Formats: sequence, C-alpha cells, structure tokens
Amino acid sequence: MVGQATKLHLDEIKILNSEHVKIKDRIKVEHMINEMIYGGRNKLQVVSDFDYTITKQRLNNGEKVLSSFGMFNCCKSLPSDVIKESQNLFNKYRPIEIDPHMPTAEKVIFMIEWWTKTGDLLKGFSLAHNEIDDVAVRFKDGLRDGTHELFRDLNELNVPCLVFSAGLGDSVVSVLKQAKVLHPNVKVVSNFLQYNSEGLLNGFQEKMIHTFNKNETALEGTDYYDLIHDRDHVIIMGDSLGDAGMADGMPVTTHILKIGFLFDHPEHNLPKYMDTFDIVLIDDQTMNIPRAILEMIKTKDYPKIF
Ligand code: MG7
Ligand code: MG
Repeated sequence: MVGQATKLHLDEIKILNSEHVKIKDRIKVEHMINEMIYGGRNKLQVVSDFDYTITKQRLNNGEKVLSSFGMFNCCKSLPSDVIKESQNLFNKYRPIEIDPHMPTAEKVIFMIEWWTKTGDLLKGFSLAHNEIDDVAVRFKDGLRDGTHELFRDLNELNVPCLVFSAGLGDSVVSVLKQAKVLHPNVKVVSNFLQYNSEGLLNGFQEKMIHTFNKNETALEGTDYYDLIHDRDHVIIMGDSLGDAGMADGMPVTTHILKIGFLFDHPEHNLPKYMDTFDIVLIDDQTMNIPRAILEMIKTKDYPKIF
C-alpha cells in the first residue's frame, strides 16, 4: 500500500479535474493511480487501440483520418470489384458490430464471418507493399498531439506498449513507422496481410483479431506474453467500448486503468462510457492525460509538464 505521506489526492491533480475529464468512481481512480505510482515503471504496461485512439478522432482542418482498413482501400492496385464487395460487407456487418441489443456471443459469429470474408477477398492479385506506405504517409501527422512524446517516454522507461488493432496491421505499422514512433518497446498485434510464393496476396495471416477477441488472451504462447504477464499495472486506451476489455486475461489482481476517448454524441454516449472506462475524455485530441499519468509514475510526484 501507499504510505499516507506520499498519497496523491485526485482533487489536487489539476489536469484530471478539467471540464472534459469525466470520472465515475473517483476513489477507485485515485487508488489505482497511487498504486501505479508506488509500483513504478517496472510494473507498468500500456495497451492501446490504434484507429481513432492513436490517430485523432477530429483533425483541425476538418478532414477525416482514415481507419487502417480505409487506408488499405485507397491502394491503387486494389481491384474495383474487391472495393465494391468490401463496401457491401461493411454495410452488412458494421450495424451488427455496433448493435446495442444483440448479445456479444451472437455478434462474435458474425464478426468471424466478416473478417473471414474480407480475408478471402484479398487473394490472388498483386499489391506492392509500398502502396500502403504511400497512403499511410498522409496520416503520419494525424496522430494525437503528444503521441511522439508519450511513445518516446515509454521507450525510455522500458515500458512495453502493445498496440492492439482489429484493423489492418500493415497500415498500422506503416503509420507508426512513418511517424517515427515504432520504437523497440512497441508491439503491434493485428491482422497482417499474407503473400503466397508468387508474391500474390493470400488473405490474412493467423490469428484473426476481431472486435471481440481483442484482449491479452490472444497473446498466450507468444514471447510478448512472457514479457508482460507479470506487469500487472495496465493503462488501457481506446475509443470504442470494446477496447476496455483489452486487458482481459490478465490476473484478477491486476490494476487496469481504462482511459476512453469519446467524440461521437457525447451527450448520448457518456453514461455508457463512464460505466465502461475509468476516465472518459470528451473531444480530447491529445495524449495529455496518459502523459500526465506516466509523468506521475515516472517522477512519483504531481505532473509538472502541464
Ligand atoms: N472493419 C472490419 N473489417 C473491415 C473491412 O473489411 N473493411 C473496413 N473498411 N472496415 C472493416 O479497426 C477495426 C474496425 O474496422 C472495421 C473486417 C470494424 O468496424 C472494426 O471495428
Ligand atoms: Mg478505435
């Protein structure tokens, strides 16, 4: 436990008392932050979603950042019938993915169908990998403000950072690489394209990551799991409700601080986000809050960077 003398009080952490920062259970968050400060960098890991979590939900110039699948769909060698069919699949399955009434167990079947059909579409034609880079480079400046600093600090502190995406890993890696944040402590777990011996696309590599299996159990048996499974202080970042489950599979004693970025219809979505995430940030296109928390863990003191 944290000694009284060193205990931080949530009320005194200015940045966590900003108007757009919503916290349902202040005692729990205060306790977790203190535990994380006490445990220090060696107990910590970060798990982040990619689309609209590392990338911005809103750009200053009003343009929209594409999702990782969206970037791939802009590649010039993609046959037009593939684009068309992929759009049909999106129109069919996306409403199921976000249906507030259907139970998750039922959705899983549809999501496996969606990702499988998309994989099947991406077979038997050639698509040079640098086409993805050419699209992704347009979004390297679309990362949340402070992402470079956050990733730099995590690397310097040797804190493992898992970027978990049910999207297309090739786009994710390309953006992160071109933005110069793909440091050695960063691991991307996602769906990656596979090529056959003739250099033609051959769907996705194993194992499929979809919306509802996006959690640490997907890592069992990998070297990364060995690296992180005893780091039981986890900061999660996501923009979708499902992202809050990314540390499922970690031992029950784990402290998991869930940060949710809410942009769409906050007045309608806030209650659900506050039930699901420990800290909800409304239209915050920066990494200031995760940075401030990391700063406290790093310095064992109030954040001095803001
Ligand atoms: N998503 C999932 N799949 C596809 C696809 O084939 N095309 C497009 N454009 N989007 C897709 O980042 C993960 C999100 O990407 C969407 C198979 C899903 O909505 C998923 O949540
Ligand atoms: Mg997302």
